[in-house]
Amino acid sequence: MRRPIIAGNWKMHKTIKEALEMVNDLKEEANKTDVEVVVCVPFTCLSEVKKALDGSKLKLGAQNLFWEDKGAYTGEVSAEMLKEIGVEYVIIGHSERRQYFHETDETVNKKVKKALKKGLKPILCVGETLDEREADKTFQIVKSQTLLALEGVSAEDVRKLVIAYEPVWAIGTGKTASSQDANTVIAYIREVIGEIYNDTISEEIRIQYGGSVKAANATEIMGEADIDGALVGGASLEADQFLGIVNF
Ligand code: G2H
Repeated sequence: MRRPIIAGNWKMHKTIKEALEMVNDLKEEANKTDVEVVVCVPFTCLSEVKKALDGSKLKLGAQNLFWEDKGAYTGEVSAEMLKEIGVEYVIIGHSERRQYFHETDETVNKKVKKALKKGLKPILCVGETLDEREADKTFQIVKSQTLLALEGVSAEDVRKLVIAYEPVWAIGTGKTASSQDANTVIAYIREVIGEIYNDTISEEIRIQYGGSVKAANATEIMGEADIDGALVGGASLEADQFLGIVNF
């Protein structure tokens, strides 16, 4: 049985004050549910949110890291810096990072490996663009993104990782993939994991759907056999909406 995981990706939203208010609204509910609940907050909020989480089951995530341990990399944050704060999860390869910050499958792979090496759990994002979908390349794209991101990742380590399938055309657009379509692609990613590793890992690994998930569509999405959770952007910024998803 795979434990569902709902992660909020706050993106570039919320000051420390706003983050603390939000976390206070979420903590109690996170303690009541069997669903694993994560908030992936901006770097500036990590420390204070970590303190506020004290004793709560709500988990802390970051939205990016850099693969080098230290050095002259102005503006970057290392895995160890995140670990020091007590961060557990880190989103890697989000399509916004690929699109606006030129992340490639190769840099995603470096980040995944460094995160795992330092004891962080990656939420690895994969997904096709609208052009790729229309050219019938969805399966090919998610397969190559998955293969390249996991190159050199051991079977032991891959168990700690969560994959988020986020079709790029469904992100922040209000469009969602139909739950069946999302499930088909996610089942395919599971197959790819089986090819790289083995059937046990393919059955164990958790794969989320992301892209305009909200309280109103969460039950349907989470009802699909291969979908183990959601990576939630816009709807994770309001406690009521996010808790509606958590309590799908
Ligand atoms: C996809 C998702 C969160 P939204 O980026 O990762 O955002 O739910 O706003 O589409």
